[in-house]
Amino acid sequence: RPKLSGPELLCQLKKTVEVATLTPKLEPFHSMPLASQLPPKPMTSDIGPYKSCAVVSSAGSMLYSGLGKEIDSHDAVLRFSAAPTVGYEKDVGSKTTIRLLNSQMMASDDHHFLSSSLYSTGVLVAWDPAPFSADLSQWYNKTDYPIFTQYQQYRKLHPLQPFYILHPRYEWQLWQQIQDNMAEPIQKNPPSSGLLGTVMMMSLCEVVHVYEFLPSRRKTELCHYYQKFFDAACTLGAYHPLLYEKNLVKRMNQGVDQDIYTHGRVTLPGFININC
Ligand code: NCC
Repeated sequence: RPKLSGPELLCQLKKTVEVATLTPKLEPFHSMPLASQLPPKPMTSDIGPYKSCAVVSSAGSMLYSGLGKEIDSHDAVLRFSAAPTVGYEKDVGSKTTIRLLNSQMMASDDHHFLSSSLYSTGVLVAWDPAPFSADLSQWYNKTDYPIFTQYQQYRKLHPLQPFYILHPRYEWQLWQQIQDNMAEPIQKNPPSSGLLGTVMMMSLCEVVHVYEFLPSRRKTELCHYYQKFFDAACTLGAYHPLLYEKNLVKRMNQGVDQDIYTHGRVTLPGFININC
């Protein structure tokens, strides 16, 4: 199988991966109380398109980056799970337009998902590692973490904040895209929030800058910029096929290598600017 070029990879991504969210008419949700809490329309028809977007990874190497102003200059900024801005503005900025939450974090006692004000800014999007190619009913009955109960609780407390749930088909379409472009078999676990969020922003934005997903010269074993916890697996991956995800993003990057080294910055075109 020939190795695809950057533009070929981008084209394949746009053609094969659809960023979908759950809507009330989908089975088996249609007849459940959950249906009345889901947004009536899919995320991509409610929000965006944005001109420029920043995706801020939670990597320890964001610390001392001084990237805050640059990040905030984008029209929309995506952050992950419990990543804070307060106290870290100089390095990560202060704008949060969308926050992508994994179900583990939503259910964990450590992150106070239902009571902390950290989550009250911007649009929320949640995801859960669904079984591979399982249908929605199978997933609903066997989620990795209780995403639906947490979602429903949160909606009751904050009924006006936009809050979407990613369709698990999206996770596996993206996983397949990684696998199809790697020579070896990769672990059958969904991509990390980082890649899920990056491709989600490619569907909402004209251009996407991703920070410290591909590590800069600041690369460190510090897992998160906001926690004193050291583990190289945070950057290299264990459960998620993170190394493969990074390989793919490196190949799709339209910026120069120097931007990665100094800013940890990757430049990706939005889907509307990919001409196949
Ligand atoms: O750490 P996490 O990821 O929330 O980070 C968001 C995304 O940033 C990129 N990243 C992060 C750290 C690092 N050193 N290098 C990076 O490239 C990754 O792309 C990552 O996805 C997740 O993907 O949802 C993840 O969530 C955490 C954890 O659940 C949350 O932080 C909430 O506490 C997972 N950690 C554990 O389970 C211990 C992590 O495996 C994946």
